[in-house]
Amino acid sequence: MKYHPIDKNLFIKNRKNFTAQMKPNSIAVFNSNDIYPISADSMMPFEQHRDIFYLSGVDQEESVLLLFPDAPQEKHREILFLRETNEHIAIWEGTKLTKEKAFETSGIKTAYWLKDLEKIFFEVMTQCETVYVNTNEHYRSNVETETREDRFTKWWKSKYPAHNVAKSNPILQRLRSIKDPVELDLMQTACNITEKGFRRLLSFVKPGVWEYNLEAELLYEFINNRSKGFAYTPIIASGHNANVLHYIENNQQCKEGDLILMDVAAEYANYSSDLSRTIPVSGKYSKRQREVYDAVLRVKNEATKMLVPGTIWADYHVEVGKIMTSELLGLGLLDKADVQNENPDWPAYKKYFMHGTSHHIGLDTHDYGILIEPMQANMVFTVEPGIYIPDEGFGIRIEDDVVIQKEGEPFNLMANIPIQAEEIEELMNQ
Ligand SMILES: [Mn+2]
Repeated sequence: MKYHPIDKNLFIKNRKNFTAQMKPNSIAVFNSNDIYPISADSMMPFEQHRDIFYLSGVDQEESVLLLFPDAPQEKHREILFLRETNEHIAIWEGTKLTKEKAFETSGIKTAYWLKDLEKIFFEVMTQCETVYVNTNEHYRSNVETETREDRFTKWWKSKYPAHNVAKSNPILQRLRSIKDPVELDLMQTACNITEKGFRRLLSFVKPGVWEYNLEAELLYEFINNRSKGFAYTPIIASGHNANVLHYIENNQQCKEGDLILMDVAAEYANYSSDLSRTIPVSGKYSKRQREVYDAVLRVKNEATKMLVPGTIWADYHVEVGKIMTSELLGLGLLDKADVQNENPDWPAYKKYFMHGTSHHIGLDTHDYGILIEPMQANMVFTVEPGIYIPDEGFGIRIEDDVVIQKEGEPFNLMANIPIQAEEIEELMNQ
């Protein structure tokens, strides 16, 4: 791991909040992700499952966390099962968690090697009634592979068919959506690394550079600042490519007069940031580009003001849609008849702005959070309106990450990242 150690009290607190919501005499189990194969002996880089990370800080493959708050033996209230390590294994595999290191990371006193899992699990299962299973109920999840968690669930269900089952996911969705101050600091760090990358680009971009050159410059800055890299696949879309919402080829040359829409951001300690900026290749927006840019920025600023406790996500999107509609009328992209005759299920503005304005962000870029429940303080949301105009050969999106406050406007974690057109032009022309 490149990141600095995280205060284990965060994970101790997270477990306390989780177990407080468990039924009497129940256990909950959380598995690491698999390391996914490519072919031959090649593997994809490991990405820890965010739930076991959230509850333990353990950032290592083949780990299992077991929580049993009512365990008759105190040492079994919290257990980690880890890959065995010793001096010999360390030479071949590098540093893995020892039992001592696992305690320093997680605050969990009881750690066993994986070979003891079946035996200890049997003992625990004879003492509990209910097992919390960690299914994936994220509103955008779409998983075809069988995860390590799925295999574990199949295994214990066939061996212990008489236990009751309960769901971890709704508890985690609610807990993870509200960030602890320690988490907000980590997210601020991710945003600050993203800022460094973006500022580097402002002095780098010139007509003739290739989209992948920008990707390389960002990655250089991210890794030099202890990030693993991009929080999600970077979108670096010059000219017309900006109208392909998930353009990730990043293989075109940036031409004089075009804009570059970039949806690019760093992760830090598994926390995501999520930034979009749209800059002119030649260091100056055309009059038309500037009109549209300022319209998107106004929508973003107005939308941000609505991210306050009590707001319902769906209602918020209706309101943002109204603001966007009036901007599109001002730009001459819609006329009154378009709006009067619009289909309420697909309002006229969607022709130019067809995606959502905000999502939860945290350990996942599209983070946990139950969208039908009112917004609360310390939730973190993106704000990312855009206007895409294929007929004019450009698209603009502007995105910051903001923290909902108890009172007043949200706190912008990206307040230091240049956003005003004049400032961007000035920095590009220094
Ligand atoms: Mn986003």
